[in-house]
Amino acid sequence: MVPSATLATMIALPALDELCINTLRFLAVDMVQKANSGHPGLPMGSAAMAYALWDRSLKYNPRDPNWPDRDRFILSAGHGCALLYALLHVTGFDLPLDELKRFRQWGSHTPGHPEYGKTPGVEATTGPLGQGLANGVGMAIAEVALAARFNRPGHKIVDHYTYVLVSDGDLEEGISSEAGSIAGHQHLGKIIVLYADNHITIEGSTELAFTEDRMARFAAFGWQVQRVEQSNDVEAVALALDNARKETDRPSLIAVRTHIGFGSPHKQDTAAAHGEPLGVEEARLTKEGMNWPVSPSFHIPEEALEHFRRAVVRGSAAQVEWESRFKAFGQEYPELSAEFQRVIDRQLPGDWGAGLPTFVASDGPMATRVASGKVIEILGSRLPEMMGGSADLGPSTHTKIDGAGSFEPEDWAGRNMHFGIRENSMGAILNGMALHSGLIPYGGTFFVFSDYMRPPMRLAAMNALPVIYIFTHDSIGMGEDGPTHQPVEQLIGLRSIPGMVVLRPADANETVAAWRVAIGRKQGPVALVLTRQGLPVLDLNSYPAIPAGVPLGGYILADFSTAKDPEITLIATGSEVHLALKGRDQLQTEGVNARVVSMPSTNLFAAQSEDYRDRILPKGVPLLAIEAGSPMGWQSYVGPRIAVIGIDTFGSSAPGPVVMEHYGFTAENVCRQAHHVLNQRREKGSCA
Ligand SMILES: Cc1ncc(C[n+]2csc(CCOP(=O)(O)OP(=O)(O)O)c2C)c(N)n1
Repeated sequence: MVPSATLATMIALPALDELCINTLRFLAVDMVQKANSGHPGLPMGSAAMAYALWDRSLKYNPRDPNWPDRDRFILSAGHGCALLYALLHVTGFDLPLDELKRFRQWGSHTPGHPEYGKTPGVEATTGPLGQGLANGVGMAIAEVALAARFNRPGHKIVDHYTYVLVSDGDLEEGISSEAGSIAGHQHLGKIIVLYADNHITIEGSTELAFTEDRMARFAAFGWQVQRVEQSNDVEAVALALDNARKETDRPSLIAVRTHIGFGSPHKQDTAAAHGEPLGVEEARLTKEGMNWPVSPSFHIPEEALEHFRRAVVRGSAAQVEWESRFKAFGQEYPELSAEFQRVIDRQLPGDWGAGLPTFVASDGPMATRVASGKVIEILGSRLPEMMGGSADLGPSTHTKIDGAGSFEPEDWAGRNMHFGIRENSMGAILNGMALHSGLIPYGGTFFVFSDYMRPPMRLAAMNALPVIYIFTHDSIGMGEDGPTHQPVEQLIGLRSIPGMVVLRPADANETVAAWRVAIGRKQGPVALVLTRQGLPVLDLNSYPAIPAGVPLGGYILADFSTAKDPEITLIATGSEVHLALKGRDQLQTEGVNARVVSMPSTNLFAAQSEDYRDRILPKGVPLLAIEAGSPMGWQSYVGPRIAVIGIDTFGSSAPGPVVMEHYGFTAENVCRQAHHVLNQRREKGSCA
């Protein structure tokens, strides 16, 4: 009954190993079959190599999945998550068998792709192929950075590996080259990648679209590469893992020739093992062929369970051993030990915000990117856990922490990172650093290129990861580089990501307040959207509402009376706040009383109470929004009664002020449009 291809790839394993591996295989088969949905192929083919890792070397404690010095394991090929859930259950994580039986069902802890925070032991949300590999690089970076900061002679308190299991799809995605290149360049010897080299993707053979020499590619990135020809050769995989760990100077890729759908008489080595259950009959044939009981399903032999559950004793012992070493470290270095605990717990020191600047009018004009750079320098000196950089735009994005050194190969104490021109993997690496914990990661690029890193930003928001993005050159106002570099639809794009806080400050003082929000927000990403061009400074003597107003998303910056409602409210963000202020002055000379609301964050404003929002934008008062971005969205932010001065084309190459003027971003146009809104209203009034 065993298919010929299977025979060709089977090697004799000790009975217990085979029993354990088949337990994983058939749990996955049964999960997918019961859910009538999912991918059985990868788990069946990769069970043996995953077993080699989890049984022989992975350092983890099922009873304390968050222990700081555990090894990290990421299943980058998230579609194969039935394998991960099976491993978590059998090794003793808090994932009962019933949860495996509820695979992919509403409210279960076994969702269709691994979700961070939903299942104990899942270290990263994966599914969008390639992201998990780059997350792993971020985790490995966090490990060496924290080791450089905290380890002392005789005290290696940070000392763990990052393992990633990838598939063809992970390595086809461009992000794998970005991340692979960074890991090789940085000599990250403690990331080890197991590659399920099964020659199959959804449309069929990898011959259709993926024929380069992957090993040569990773070798060229500076990785150690090894190949294991027999997918089920547990000892060979274990040996390759040992070799990889011995290689301290280079990351490691271990390509294991696996067979998708291993053991299935009609589906092994075919794309049919993807994306759907084996089917009742095929599952029966597969089980029979491998001497597995056809029923009951979800069968876990006692000997296998007992063997797997040794992970609890092993893991607890490893953790206890680390804790005693950590205690000894604390006795010798009490302050450092408390500091380690603080950063791992994501706590901020009490005085972290002290010494942040207050800018005065005579400091201007100042671009908000410049103000942000000044804030970063101060925050960076107060918060040694801040670590980040830019995708080769540091001098433009002002992301450098002066005096903090460069994070460089084997000089990992530096905190200024050089991601190279690799935005997608920069985003995913930041996620990995945040997932690891112990750091406040940030990264910057031009706002328009945030599109290149949208997939990891989406995941950061989904997982409430505290990552900070610094996006400069925030509008057509950036000028000469033209439409390719002038963001238009990026603001609404980012604002539409649930959980993403977007802040577009109007001046240097709003920028300081925005940074306070960003650092104080321990859950969820924050995007700071900053200007290239200089802007007047809104002096706090004239605009005292700024520090308290920015965290609320929107607030009254300038009003003609505290007692009466205005005739019209001008809402603006970023550089356009200054146009709103000028427009308001002009309107005032014409006898129209306008209020200016600065709204650096529509997301934060939407989260305020209705009462607060009504006080800022009184019902019945017409609204005019001014923002150099897509006009879409404003109605959903503040309601239907709004007119918008925005831009719904791509901008043009010319000096910034010229471009702004051509697209209607002038005080005169603000005034004109305000009159237009008021006239329309009067006409409507008279008709009624
Ligand atoms: C970025 C991204 N694009 C597309 C998909 C849809 N998808 C899921 S699995 C898969 C291909 C699976 O092939 P492979 O990566 O070789 O995995 P295996 O065949 O080993 O299961 C694709 C295209 C995805 N998950 N992520």
